[in-house]
Amino acid sequence: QEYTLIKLRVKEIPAEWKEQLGDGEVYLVAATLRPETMYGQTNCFVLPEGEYGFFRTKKGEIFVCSQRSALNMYYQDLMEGDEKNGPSGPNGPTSLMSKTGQDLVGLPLDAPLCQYETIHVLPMFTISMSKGTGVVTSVPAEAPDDYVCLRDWKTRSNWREQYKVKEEWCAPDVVDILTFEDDNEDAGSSDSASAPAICEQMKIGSHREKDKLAAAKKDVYQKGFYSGIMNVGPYKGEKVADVKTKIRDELIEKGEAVAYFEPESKVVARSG
Ligand code: ZZB
Repeated sequence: QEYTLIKLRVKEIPAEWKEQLGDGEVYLVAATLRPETMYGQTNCFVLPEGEYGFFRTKKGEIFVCSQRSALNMYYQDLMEGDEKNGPSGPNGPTSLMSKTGQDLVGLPLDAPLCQYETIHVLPMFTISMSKGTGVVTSVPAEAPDDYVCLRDWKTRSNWREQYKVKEEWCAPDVVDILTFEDDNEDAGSSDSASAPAICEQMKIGSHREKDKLAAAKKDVYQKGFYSGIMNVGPYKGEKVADVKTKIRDELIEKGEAVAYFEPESKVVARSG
């Protein structure tokens, strides 16, 4: 599985962290299959009880992600390695510091292609630490999980209190990024964002409702890829399927993203 890692730059690093980290820009790196939706980012999600390492890359930057994904990046030659025990390793990537997701909540980020100048880190309870990097960038217009999770933080003051989330961090509105080929025929419907509509229709109550959200995700994913048309940015009017790769390549060229491969996680049964 090939993901694109979107680099979300931390705009203000706490002073105590800086001492341990030394020089270099710090990025939360979010794995995505939908680089063309980055115009619609509103925030970033981490698992509150997840463990995130700060890893030095070969370019001297610092990536914040799960230990497991850092090891993959190390094998993909993106990470600086610990060669204390000799170059024949495998000693793994150099971790400068480790924090929980809860420690990252509230960090202000600068995200590529995003319409908001600053977005913030919020908790998401359903993130899997064994997929991608454990960091998810939020596009509520096209991702049902993101829409419902952001809505949870907007509306549940008791959750905000418990997880130390400030109301202003969840303020961003959904940013519509796509239109659909059949929208015009559907007289009267000007609702182009897919995820909010399907989540309301399915009456999904909170982002803990995993099964309903998985069904919604499947629907929305198909729709976005096969009949989505860009409604923002330089490729406005073009089909998602035609510009997805271009947008990804441009992000990588500008140094705002990197390609990342996830090895097949399933254990293949041995034959014979
Ligand atoms: C931005 C985005 C915009 C995403 C969208 C989806 C959609 P898949 O197919 O299961 O591999 N994601 C990434 N890592 C994790 C994780 N560890 N735990 C939970 N969710 C994760 O799904 C990959 C997508 O799931 C990624 O792409 C990421 O969200 C999220 F409009 O990034 B995506 C209909 C989906 N739309």
